[in-house]
Amino acid sequence: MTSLSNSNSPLARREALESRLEQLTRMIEIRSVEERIQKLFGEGHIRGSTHLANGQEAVSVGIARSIDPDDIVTCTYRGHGHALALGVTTVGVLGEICGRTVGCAGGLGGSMHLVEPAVGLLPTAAIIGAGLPIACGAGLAARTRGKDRIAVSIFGDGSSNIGAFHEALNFAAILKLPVVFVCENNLYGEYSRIDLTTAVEDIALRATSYNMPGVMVDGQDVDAVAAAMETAVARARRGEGPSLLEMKTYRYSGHSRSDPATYRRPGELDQWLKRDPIDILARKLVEEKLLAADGLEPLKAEVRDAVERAAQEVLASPHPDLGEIMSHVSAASADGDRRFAFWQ
Ligand SMILES: Cc1ncc(C[n+]2csc(CCOP(=O)(O)OP(=O)(O)O)c2C)c(N)n1
Ligand SMILES: [Mg+2]
Repeated sequence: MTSLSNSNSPLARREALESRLEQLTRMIEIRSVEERIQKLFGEGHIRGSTHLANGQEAVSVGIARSIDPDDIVTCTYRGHGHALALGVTTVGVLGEICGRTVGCAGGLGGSMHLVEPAVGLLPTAAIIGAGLPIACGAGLAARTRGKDRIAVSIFGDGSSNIGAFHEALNFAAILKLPVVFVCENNLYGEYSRIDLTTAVEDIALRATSYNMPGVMVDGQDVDAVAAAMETAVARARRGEGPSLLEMKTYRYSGHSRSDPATYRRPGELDQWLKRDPIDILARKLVEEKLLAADGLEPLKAEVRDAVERAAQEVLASPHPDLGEIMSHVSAASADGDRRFAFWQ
């Protein structure tokens, strides 16, 4: 495989996304990792819960290919795909989820706390809405320090009902902060469909209240995601302020690992499967003559093998010592380790 998917440098993996074939490979990798995580649960290797984002791969890769590694990203517990797209390695993600020292946070954070300073990923958060004001802070810090950097905050449709969403959008608009707010509208917040919880079905409409562009995007098409991102990122870098992008997408799994998603409308999942983001990009690559007409299945098999090798490497790695539990709890810990004191 010519792909850099297996490189152990997050930055190299990020830069590799310039290649169309790598964009497809990364989306397949995200899907394979999510499937392997589900299996690792069954095998008893993961404690706690986890939130899969299979079906939402185009959003992750479309965002990652449109921003610089120096830009900052906040996202939620449903963040495995974003972390992989941004450049975190498969061992870094699987290792973290399995609580092993090879994890991107040394195995101390788990599924909901992925992090990688080298590619701008702030620690992901379980508290919904929490990342939005943090992204405002990152954008304000960048501007105050005269940096060209922007911040991206990724969150769900349900999170747009949280006070922090409204405060963050208003604050960012008033100060014209370089922030792109990206809502992944997957139609569900936990076990409730959007029409039961949210006054609007199109989250982009909420941008009007905060005097910023609000754009509805086909979140199944990586090129549509990237095009919308590029416009919003350019506006932010020009100092013209924030945007709200709504990615229309769908999660194939339930909310968390033990949720069979019986609350879905009949036929809804099948409708979305017909617009699978991996198939959509693969068809384009065949047309662009970058992928053989029968090239998708072998590529999937190759990526699955690579993910399996990563899983075996993780399972052969140790758990952190109990004594590590108080390490990294502040930027400058007692032993002077400033590993997580990044973005000066
Ligand atoms: C402040 C806060 N309130 C409630 C919860 C419990 N909770 C976890 S996920 C979730 C639904 C979020 O839905 P959405 O924003 O659409 O994201 P998705 O899970 O669909 O990606 C809720 C209410 C939480 N984590 N944080
Ligand atoms: Mg949702």
